[in-house]
Amino acid sequence: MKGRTTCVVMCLVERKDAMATKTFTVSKISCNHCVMTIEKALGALPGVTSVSGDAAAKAVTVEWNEPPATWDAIRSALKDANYPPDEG
Ligand SMILES: [Cu+2]
Repeated sequence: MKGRTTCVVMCLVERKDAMATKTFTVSKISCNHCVMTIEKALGALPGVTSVSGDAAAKAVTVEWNEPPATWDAIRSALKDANYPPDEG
């Protein structure tokens, strides 16, 4: 019984680690073209499953599977595309 409980907890932790989502602000966004550039740059990363940007809110929400994608990889792709996220 104790072993089963451990397994359930581990499986839940594993699932939580595999799927990640993050919403962040990119203050350089000024129009829908900026959003499209970001969606294209992040969509090309392996493991990224969803990118959706809002030009008015200057916000981007990304969903990814980790691995292969990581927040570090997404952040450096944003920097490479010249749209770094406001936070770190
Ligand atoms: Cu723009």
